[in-house]
Amino acid sequence: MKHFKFNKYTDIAAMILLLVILLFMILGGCSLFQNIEDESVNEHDENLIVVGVSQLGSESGWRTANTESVQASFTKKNGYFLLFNNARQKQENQFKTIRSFISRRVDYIVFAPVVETGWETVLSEAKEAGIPVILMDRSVTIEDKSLYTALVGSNFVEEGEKAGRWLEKDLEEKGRSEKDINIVILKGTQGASAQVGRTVGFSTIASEHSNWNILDQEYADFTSAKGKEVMESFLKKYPDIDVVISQNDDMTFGALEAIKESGRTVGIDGEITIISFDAVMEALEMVAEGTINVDIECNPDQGKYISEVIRMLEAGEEIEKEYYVEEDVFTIDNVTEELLNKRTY
Ligand code: GYE
Repeated sequence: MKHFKFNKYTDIAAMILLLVILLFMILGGCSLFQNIEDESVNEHDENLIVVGVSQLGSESGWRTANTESVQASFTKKNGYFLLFNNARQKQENQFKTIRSFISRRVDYIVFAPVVETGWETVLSEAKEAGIPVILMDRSVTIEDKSLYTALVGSNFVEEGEKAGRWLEKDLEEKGRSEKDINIVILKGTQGASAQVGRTVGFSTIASEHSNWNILDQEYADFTSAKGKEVMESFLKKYPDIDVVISQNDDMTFGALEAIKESGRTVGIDGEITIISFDAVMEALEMVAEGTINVDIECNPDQGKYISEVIRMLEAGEEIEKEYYVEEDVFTIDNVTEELLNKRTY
């Protein structure tokens, strides 16, 4: 068998080339292991406020919009130096990032907690270091509320209730208030406050209606792929689904594919009523064409509110513990051309 083998001179040439590359990397301050540390070059410039943001992931269109909102708000032009890290859905990664923010003595820590529980230790460390923590989007379950300064996010229980109230009204209008209604629920990430709150809110309304049968509910991680997979299994198990509650638009997109492939119809003229959450542009277009019956808005544009909270803290003003952003409910009746034109996400 023939082996390819470099001769001695090629080996030496390769070694020299490697050394030259390494030298350039060292001189250029470049590292083989690029991470958030490398963004620090100018972090003490021009009295910028240094904000460390731990984003939980990039699982959905909503999340992308939320990240863009943060990046658009915490710019040098606005007086900030932003350190940004994506935790890829792992609480462990958020722990590491928050600890690195603490050791770099950032001025503020902003983070979107992937799940509600388990934050006591790391938040105590931030408190001890005297760094204010602002929760973004999702909340934490914690006894000692002094471990965070403020929350800027959504009231998920209220969003879940809005979904329930809309269904109540829709069934009334169709004269089906007394009929048996079979419901399945695609839930978001297990233990995430967005999932927990939406589930609790909807269940509260559902418990007032003995004819609403929740056939099944399963976690589908807020992703389109998982939404499709879980919906396929629901469709196999239950031939008579009337309503799908999908706790975000991405799961809805996946579920719609599964339903289409199964031959059943959806939306205002179809057999299955679709209730979604988030109201990103692509979903609002489906509301406008009658494919999604209702979309409970969740507003991802939180960067500007967080920077306003920071401005107030810098000015020594009193702040509230919790700020909830404004949110609407969208049906075919109020998704206008104008709204679609101005939606940026
Ligand atoms: O609904 C979903 C995202 O926490 C409100 O997380 C957020 C949720 C949002 O992945 O699309």
